[in-house]
Amino acid sequence: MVTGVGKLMPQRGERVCVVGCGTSLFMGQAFAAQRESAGAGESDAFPASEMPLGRRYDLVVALSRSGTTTEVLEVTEALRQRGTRVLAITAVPDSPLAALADERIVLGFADEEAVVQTRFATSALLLGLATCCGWNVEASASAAESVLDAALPPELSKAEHFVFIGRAMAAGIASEAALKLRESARVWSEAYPAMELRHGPISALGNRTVLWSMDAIDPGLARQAAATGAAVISGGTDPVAELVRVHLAAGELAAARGLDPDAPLHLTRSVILER
Ligand code: F1P
Repeated sequence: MVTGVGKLMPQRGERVCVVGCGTSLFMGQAFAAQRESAGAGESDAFPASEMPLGRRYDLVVALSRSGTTTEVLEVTEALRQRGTRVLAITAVPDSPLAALADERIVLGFADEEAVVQTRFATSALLLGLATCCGWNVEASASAAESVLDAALPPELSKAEHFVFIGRAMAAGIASEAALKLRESARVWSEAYPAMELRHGPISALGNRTVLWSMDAIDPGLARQAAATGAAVISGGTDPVAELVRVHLAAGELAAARGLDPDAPLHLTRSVILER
């Protein structure tokens, strides 16, 4: 269990940025949106390869399950050279990232053999939400359990195109949901902040689309999307539990296509670049 880590995590009022790649980036975006809307302090998230090094932050959180992702290591090194404090959150205690950062939180219990991240991602997000945003983790856990017990929406099996949306924290989670379907099931999936759907992406919706909102969808938007022929799925009050529903869907869609959801094509557990 993770105990006593609250003092290492971003403190109230600090300017904070999360850096990561892929799933870790999207979990960082979700965390940053929720922290800022909870009034806990200015919060950003950038792909590790795109972090603007000129900005001043009290703390940068480098999120990486493996602790070996090249871009995360490179930005951590650059930030430390500039005197910025870096907290690593990783699953691997003896990883290069854990060694490089000023402080580290190791979520060893959440490590996974799968290339595709599920448990580490939700654990790291809930760590941030619990310690910095007053989030009720128990409520998320029981909402996720109910999701595991429920049947998946039947419209999923016939769909060829998935569009995930959400607002605030749920926008980052929508990006992660779309990534899960691409990685695990090689499915055409996209993600947008909900109100952006009308600004172009709606043109690609049709009767083979599932529009899946990670939070409760705006009724007007749901009507407009349904008019394109798309099946509309609305999340409830807990976007973390909705992400668990997407994990299940990714597994089922992969199985239906004869794929191993844990071992995507062209992807390794950690992206290590030759320099
Ligand atoms: C980041 C990442 C994942 C992706 C795959 C390869 O890893 O790009 O988002 O799903 O697992 O690695 P990490 O930096 O969090 O270890």
